[in-house]
This record gives sequence, C-alpha cells and structure tokens, in this order.
Amino acid sequence: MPVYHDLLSVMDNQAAGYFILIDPDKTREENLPHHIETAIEAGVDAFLVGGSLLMHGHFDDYVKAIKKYSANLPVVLFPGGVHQISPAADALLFISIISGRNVEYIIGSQVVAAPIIHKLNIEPISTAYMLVESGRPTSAEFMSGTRPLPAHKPDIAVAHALAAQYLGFQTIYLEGGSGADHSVPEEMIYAVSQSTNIPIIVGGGIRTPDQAHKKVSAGASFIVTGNVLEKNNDPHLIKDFVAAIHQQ
Ligand code: 1GP
Repeated sequence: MPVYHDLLSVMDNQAAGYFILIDPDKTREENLPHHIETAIEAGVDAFLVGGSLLMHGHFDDYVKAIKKYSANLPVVLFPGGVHQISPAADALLFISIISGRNVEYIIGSQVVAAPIIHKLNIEPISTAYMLVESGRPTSAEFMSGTRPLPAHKPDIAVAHALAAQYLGFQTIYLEGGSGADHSVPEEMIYAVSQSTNIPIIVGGGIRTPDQAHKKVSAGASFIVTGNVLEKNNDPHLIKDFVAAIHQQ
C-alpha cells in the first residue's frame, strides 16, 4: 500500500494534507501543465482525478497527461463510476457510498470494478464516502440516487463512521459535494474524528484558506478543493491553502 502509506506520512510533519481535485470536464487538457506546476510549487500533497459525470472522451490520455506533469506527487483516481479507471494513476479511492442506501453504489459497482483494478494493478484505497447535506442538491447526490446525511446530525455521521471503521475501511470521506453551497460543518468533523481513528478526508464547497484551516483544526486529515482553483488558479491562493492546511 505504498501510496496510502505515503499519504499518511504527510501528517508526520504537518497538521493535514492537501489534495487538489482535477475534474476532466472542468480543466482543459492544454491547461494541465500550468495548473499542475502551480500546485506543485505551492506544496500540495497529491492530485485527485475524477468527477460525478464524465463528458471528456479520453479519460486515460487525460490521466496520463496529469501523471506526466505531476513529478513525484501521487495521482489518485476519485472515480464517479467504473468508466473512470486508468492504469496511468498511482492509486484509486475505492469508494462505497455508505451514507446512502443504494446498493449499486455500496457494493454493485465495486464488484464490477474490482477485477479491472486487480488486472491493471492499481492500488485501491478503500474509502467510506459519506455525502452530507450542503444546500442545493449536488451532482454526487443526484447521480448516486442517494440522500445525504443531515448536516446538523453529527451523531448520525458518527454512527456511519464507526461502522466504516469496524468494516475495515482505510479512510472516511466527508463530502459536501462539488460546488456545495455549504461545506461539511466543523461540529460533524470534530465528532467523527473524536470517535474514530482512521484518516478523514473533507471536501466540497471549501472556498477559502480560513475554511480549510477550521476543518483541519476540527480533525480533518486531508482537505480537497476543486472548484475554487478551477475558477481561479492563483498561485498565492494555492499557497495560502497549503499554509492553512499544513499549519506549519
Ligand atoms: C468534490 O470534494 C470535492 O468531490 C471538491 O469539491 O469542487 O467544491 O471544491 P469542490
């Protein structure tokens, strides 16, 4: 499990790690070199690649391009479906949407994907994905046909997170959904981090370094941002995110 262990070691020297999500439908391939170079210079820890939908027709080539420019940083797939698997990546978040009750997204797609991942020899990182209510319906909610957890019920989130830990998941992803109106509340992150001992990824609707800082202080192990940098790939903003998340 080299990538999983590498990511965990990020936290030996800093408060939390920072992942930038690259959605093939939102970042044009010709912009990747600049986008990735800026992120590496700022000190991000890994790239996630994927999206709830995939209109981009050449996913494998796209991942290869990211890998080409990403130097030694891990490129980790964050697949919205079985069609988003590429051997060019270093690892893959092997996601089960445990917040929902749609069996297809809990175990159905995983059974289809597992032999492909095995054959391609991609490192799977088992991820208990918990969608959290965040304002207007998100693509993840709509596409998965699941209801998110109520944002004001940390105890329900804790029950799911404990179940994930007992089932042996390697990480929990507390997700507001891409472009969420409201990010996952700190109260929920704190409650989950106090009750479990597996790393917690938090993403969805995080737009400022200050928000990211508060999530880390509440117990997030990794922060994911996508939209904010797709809209404004400002090197200063990325550096501010890195500083807020690493808290050095
Ligand atoms: C979505 O958590 C990620 O799965 C990132 O969300 O695009 O809102 O930053 P944003």
